[in-house]
Amino acid sequence: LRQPTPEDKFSFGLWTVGWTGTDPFGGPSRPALDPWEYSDKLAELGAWGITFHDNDVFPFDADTATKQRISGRLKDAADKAGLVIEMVTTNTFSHPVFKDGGLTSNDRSIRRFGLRKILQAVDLAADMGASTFVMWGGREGAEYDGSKDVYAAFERYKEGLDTVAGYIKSQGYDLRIGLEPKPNEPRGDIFLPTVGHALALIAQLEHGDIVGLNPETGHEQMANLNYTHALGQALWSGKLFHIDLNGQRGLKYDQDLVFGHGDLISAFFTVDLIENGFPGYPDGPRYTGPRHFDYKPSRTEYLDGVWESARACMSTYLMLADKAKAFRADSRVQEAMAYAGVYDLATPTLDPGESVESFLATDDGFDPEKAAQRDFGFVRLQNLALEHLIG
Ligand code: GLT
Ligand code: MN
Ligand code: MN
Ligand code: MN
Repeated sequence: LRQPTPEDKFSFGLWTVGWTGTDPFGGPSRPALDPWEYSDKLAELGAWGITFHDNDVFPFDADTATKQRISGRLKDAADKAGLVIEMVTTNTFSHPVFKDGGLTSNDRSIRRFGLRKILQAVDLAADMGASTFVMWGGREGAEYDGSKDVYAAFERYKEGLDTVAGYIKSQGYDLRIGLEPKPNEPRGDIFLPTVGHALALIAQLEHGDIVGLNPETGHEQMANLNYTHALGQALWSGKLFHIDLNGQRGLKYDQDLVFGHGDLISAFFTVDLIENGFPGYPDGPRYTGPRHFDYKPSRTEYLDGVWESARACMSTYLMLADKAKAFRADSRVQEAMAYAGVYDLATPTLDPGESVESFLATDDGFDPEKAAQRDFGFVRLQNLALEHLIG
């Protein structure tokens, strides 16, 4: 196994290794450590960065001095360990005040409180030297359709996001917002359920230029969608700002398994896209940001298992990266891709300068019956991937 190094750009949320195993059916199955104990250990395991919510580090009701003392101590520990604090976010979901959302709560006083908390976390993110500010609106949503004016909810979501993005610009912070979609859990239905919904909202923002996405593997898969396609469309849109890698098996609660412990062949193609880019566009857009894991060490594990699972996220990624490189370099794969027309899809359908009028007037002599007999060889190509993956 290849050992992870900072060059691999792996990062972890403090809430991931820090999850004590509390679920709706039982209390913690392991103790909570101090934030710097997690970061020191992650650095020792070969991680490059860490991320956190304000309240992963200091309590919800902490005063300014306490906030500064604890976050300062974490920053010192991270600096000493050589870790980058690459992303900071706000918790607008744990405290019961947020039970109907932060930015889209029906209660205006709560929206004002939520917005202030988010803006304060933006200052914290800038202080910590982060480059991404994630916004996961886990409580923005509803259980009952009659409980929300959806038009108003989107007006308020837009107002909130533009206020935060506008503030980032006015302060001159070098930060970009990554919206994190999720279809449900904890709300029955969450607004921005998928990457596509988030892209559509971003297009309506005034300050949408600094707002992009933080797609999570399991969240797209909970909506029965293809995570790699979500990353691909976000990249194509210039909006893939950050990623949350993990594992999910099928349509059930948010499992947050170790990366690769869910749909393995999908994980292979996710890594293939991240590491190798679009096959038909060697100079096309690439994701160069952190390889960030948002998983939960299973509740059955104690502390050894926590570190083992963090190691597993990184080693699985590295194994898949090596396999994806070998896959693309294999001449049989290149031939199969050419046979399949994968590279041909990059050729524009109209000729350069061809007008619609002359296009309509042209007879290509195309024979649909003959063209329908084309064999694409997608199955062979897929099996070559499987050969590289498990052969
Ligand atoms: C929470 C959620 C994650 C988000 C985090 C960012 S918080 O753990 O389940 O998917 O990425 O707010
Ligand atoms: Mn999840
Ligand atoms: Mn999650
Ligand atoms: Mn996440």
